[in-house]
Amino acid sequence: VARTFFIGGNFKMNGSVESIKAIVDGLNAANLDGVNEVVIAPPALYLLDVVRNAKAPVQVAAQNSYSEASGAYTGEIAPQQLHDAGVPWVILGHSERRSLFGDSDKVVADKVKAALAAGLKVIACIGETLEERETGVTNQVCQRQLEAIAAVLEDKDWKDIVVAYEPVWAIGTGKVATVQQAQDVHADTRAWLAKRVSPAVAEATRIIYGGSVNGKNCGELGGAVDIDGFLVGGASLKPEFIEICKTHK
Ligand code: G2H
Repeated sequence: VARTFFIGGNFKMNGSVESIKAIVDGLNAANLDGVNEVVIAPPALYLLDVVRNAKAPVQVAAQNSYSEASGAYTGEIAPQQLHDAGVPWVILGHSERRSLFGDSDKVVADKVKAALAAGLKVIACIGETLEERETGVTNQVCQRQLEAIAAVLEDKDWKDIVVAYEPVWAIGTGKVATVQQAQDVHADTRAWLAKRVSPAVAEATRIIYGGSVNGKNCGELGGAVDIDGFLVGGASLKPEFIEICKTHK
């Protein structure tokens, strides 16, 4: 199965009405050929603007959503509301949500389940800290995080999931994983999916890499057999994001 290369742009808590409009205008003018899937995730406040302004093939993601459909949850956004507003994707389990806002494996799994039930597609993030890598438990950590998600999914749900492997030590640090380091975890994650879910799901599921991806390293990273795209943070706010969106195998 050929997996469609996937590029996510995670703006995190950055940007303004003006700067985000400029990014979207730039992408619209870039003649992206539609071979890659391109999904940008502005802060929630700007989602409606981006939904209105972004032209195909550019799609839109939220950076988070809650596990309930409505109710007294001040400050939260329901996946049903994202769906209603025309936002097709959501990023869940980003390491910043996990480490700064208490999103445990269970919370992430509940959010993933709710998002799929609302008709959203999910970029589900996993990844180890530096300490975990150094103590040799990278795969254990990634598989524990993914198991929590797998436990709430049926096989058919995986078509709406993109797994983002983001080693925490490589996020925003300029310290990108080597192609081999990333490829190894991607291959191990795919092997785990084959055993835990099915060989067909393992073959079809996009596993993308995140952590200091930029215009210079995207070509080499994207060439690895099990790297099916990127989740780009810092560089998604810069003109080089357009080059990254044009990465081809
Ligand atoms: C990892 C990534 C995008 P950056 O968080 O999710 O950010 O590219 O800035 O390391």
